[in-house]
Amino acid sequence: MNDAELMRRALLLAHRGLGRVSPNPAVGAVLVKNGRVVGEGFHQYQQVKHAEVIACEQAGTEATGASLYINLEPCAHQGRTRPCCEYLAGKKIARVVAAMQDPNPLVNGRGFRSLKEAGIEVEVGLLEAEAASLNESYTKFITLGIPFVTVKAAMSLDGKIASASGTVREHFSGPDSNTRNEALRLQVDAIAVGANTVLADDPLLTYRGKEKRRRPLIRILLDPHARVDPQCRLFQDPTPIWWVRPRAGRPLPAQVSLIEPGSEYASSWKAILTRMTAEKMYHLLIEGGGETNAGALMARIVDKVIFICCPKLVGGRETTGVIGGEGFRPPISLKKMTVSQVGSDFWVEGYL
Ligand code: AOF
Ligand code: ZN
Repeated sequence: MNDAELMRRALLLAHRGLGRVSPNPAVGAVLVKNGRVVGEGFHQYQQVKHAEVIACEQAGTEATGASLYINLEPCAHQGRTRPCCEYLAGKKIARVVAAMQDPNPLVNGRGFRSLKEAGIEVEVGLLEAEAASLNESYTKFITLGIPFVTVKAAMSLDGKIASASGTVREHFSGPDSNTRNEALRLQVDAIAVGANTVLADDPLLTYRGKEKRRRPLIRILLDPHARVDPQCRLFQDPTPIWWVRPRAGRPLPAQVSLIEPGSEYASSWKAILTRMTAEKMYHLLIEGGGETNAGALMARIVDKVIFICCPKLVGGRETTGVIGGEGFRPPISLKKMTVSQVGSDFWVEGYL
């Protein structure tokens, strides 16, 4: 295997930590000696150990003189573990190939410097774009202390999320998109919807994928006018709900905690993000509908949009679209657009 293939393997290992790594970065490590993989590992928050340590432990004495392929700069600080750089030097690793620098202000280049000082050969930047995208929520959170926010919506090719009659929500996306949806839900800490979506769809909003999560997916309901009834399906699942609504007179179901909405929509989002920060949750997924998406964009909290364009045309002058509200003047410009085909749907993604 060449360098790029080995880094790809490290990235693949890192992926296996998703759902169990938040609020830490997803990190995978591969140790190679004489062209043979002698150890590998990935980080999971609960298990404390960093990826490179797991790989070295697996390699045993073979670690001496080996090359390490890792998607993030080895740490140089004392956290829950001792610095990995020190550990790697102790194991007499010969070479470290890293995809990107660790944006954590406690590391941020100090890891590479410390490795070089120990006489270890260091190469940085292989598959950097892939590595940066894998840990984009970690990067924002560790540098700004604010969760990364993604708006995701499935729509007809003409941007509608409801049937032409106006009220009935449609599920335009195909089965392959639904599998990828679960993968996305695995990566995030919380999922938010507006009252209209709950009234129209009665969704559960739970994570139903095969991989285990470390913490439950928090379900957030924006309901500033207290229109949602606790009889709906959302409340039939015991995983936590943050209900953004005015204080209720009657007792709330056990899994529900209340967030009082602000006088403006923007301040409800602020309250949600502040609470997420306090609980070290670094990725919020907003799943609409049109007014909720518009509100989040107006509040300028959104980092990324994922629009799933499905092979349907709905039409209708009044049909609910994917973004409601008053509209944006000037229009919001998106950057770094990508598109991928998933079954018959097209996932179009871009950054604010
Ligand atoms: C690495 N390898 O596998 C990981 C790293 O106190 P902790 O252990 O939870 O450390 C968290 C910080 O350590 C995290 O913000 C990041 O800078 C680094 N994570 N570093 O060399 C790893 N998970
Ligand atoms: Zn470390």
